[in-house]
Amino acid sequence: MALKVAIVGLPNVGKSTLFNALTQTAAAQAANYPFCTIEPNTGDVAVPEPRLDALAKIAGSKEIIPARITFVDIAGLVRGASKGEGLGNQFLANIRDCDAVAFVARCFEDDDITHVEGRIDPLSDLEIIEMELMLADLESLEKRLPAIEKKAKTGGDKDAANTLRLINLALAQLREGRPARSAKVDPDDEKAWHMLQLLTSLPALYVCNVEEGSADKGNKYSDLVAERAAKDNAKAVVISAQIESEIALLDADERAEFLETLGLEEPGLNRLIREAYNLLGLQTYFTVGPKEARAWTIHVGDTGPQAAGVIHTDFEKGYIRAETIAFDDFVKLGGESGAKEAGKMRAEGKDYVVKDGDVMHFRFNV
Ligand SMILES: Nc1nc2c(ncn2[C@@H]2O[C@H](COP(=O)(O)OP(=O)(O)O)[C@@H](O)[C@H]2O)c(=O)[nH]1
Ligand SMILES: [Mg+2]
Repeated sequence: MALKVAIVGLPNVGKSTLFNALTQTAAAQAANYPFCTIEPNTGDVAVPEPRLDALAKIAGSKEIIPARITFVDIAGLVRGASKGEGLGNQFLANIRDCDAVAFVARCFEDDDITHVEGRIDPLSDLEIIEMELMLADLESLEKRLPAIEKKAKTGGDKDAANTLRLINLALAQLREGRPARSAKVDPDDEKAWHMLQLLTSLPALYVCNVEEGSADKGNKYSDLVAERAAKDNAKAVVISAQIESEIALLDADERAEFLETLGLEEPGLNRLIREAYNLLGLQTYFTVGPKEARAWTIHVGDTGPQAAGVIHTDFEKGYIRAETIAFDDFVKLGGESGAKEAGKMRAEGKDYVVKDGDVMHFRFNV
C-alpha cells in the first residue's frame, strides 16, 4: 500500500521548501533506503519507524525495509484554478490519484516574501483552495449526473441507482459550500463513495507553516487553523518549513542537538507522517528475520489474512495462522526464541484483528 499525499496551497506559502526538506530528511534518516525522485515534484520517502531499527538489531537483520510514503508537490493552485487559471486542471488530476491532501497554510510573517493575496490570513487561504476543489467536484459531478440519472431510471441498474444516490449526497454538501467529506457515508457505501474520485472527500491535513520561533507551540495563526481543523473533521500540524530545511542538512547527532535547542522532540516529518497515518486509519506490523526486517502498512481493524494479503495475495488466500509476538514482548524477551520460550508467541487464526506493532510470521497453504 503506497500511501500518496498531495501537498497543496497558494503560491509562496512554503510548499516546495517543505517538500524538499521532507524528502531530504527522509533520505538522511534511512540511508540504506534512499529517497528517490520519481518526477521532479514527487518524492518517495521512508516512514521513520524507530521500532523497526530496534527489531532489526535484535534479530541481526541484514536489511531494513521501512514502509513508504509518497509526497507530491502540487504547484499552480490559485484562485480560479478550477476554471483553468494557473496550471488549472492539470493539478486537479494530480490530486485525484492521491490518498490524502496536506493543505499548507502560510502562518509566518515576512515582508520579503510576497503573499499572492497581499495579506497573512491562513483561514481564508485554506478557503480559497478548498473552494477551487469544491468547484472542480461540483463541475465533474454535474457533468456526470444526466447520464447516471438516465441509466438509473431506465435500466433498473442497481449500481447506477446507488451511484446516483451517492452523487446526490455529495452534491447536497457541495451546493451548500461544504466539502464532500462533510457527508455522512455509510460504511457499506465507502467503496462506491471512493470511486466517485472527489477531491474534497479526501482526508485533509492542515499544515501550518510557522516562523522558526513558533515551531514548538505554534502562533496565533496556527491556533486559528487548529480550531478550524477540529470543526472540519481534519487534522492540523504545526511545522516550520525553514527549520525542516535546516534539519535536512544535519547528521543524526547534530540533528538531535538542534531539535533540543528548539524544544522539539522530533523532526516535523515524523509528526506529519504520523498524523497522515492517523488520518487514514493506518497502522504498522512487522516481519523480522535474519535477512530483513520490514514494516508493512495496514488499516486499523484488518484481520490476519488481510495483513498477510499486503505481502502477497497467496498469503491471504491460503492463510492458516500467524505466529504473532507483540513488539514489546519481542524487545523485552530478546527476540523470537526468547518470546517463544516465555509463551509470548501466539498462534493467531483468521479472525485475529492485528494490533499496531505486531511481529508476524505467516503460515499458509498455496
Ligand atoms: N520567512 C520564512 N520564509 C519561508 C518559510 N517557508 C518558506 N519561505 C520562503 O517563502 C518563499 C516561497 O517558498 P516556496 O516553498 O517556494 O513556496 P511554494 O510556492 O508554496 O512552493 C521562499 O523564498 C521560501 O524561502 C518560512 O517558514 N519562513
Ligand atoms: Mg512551489
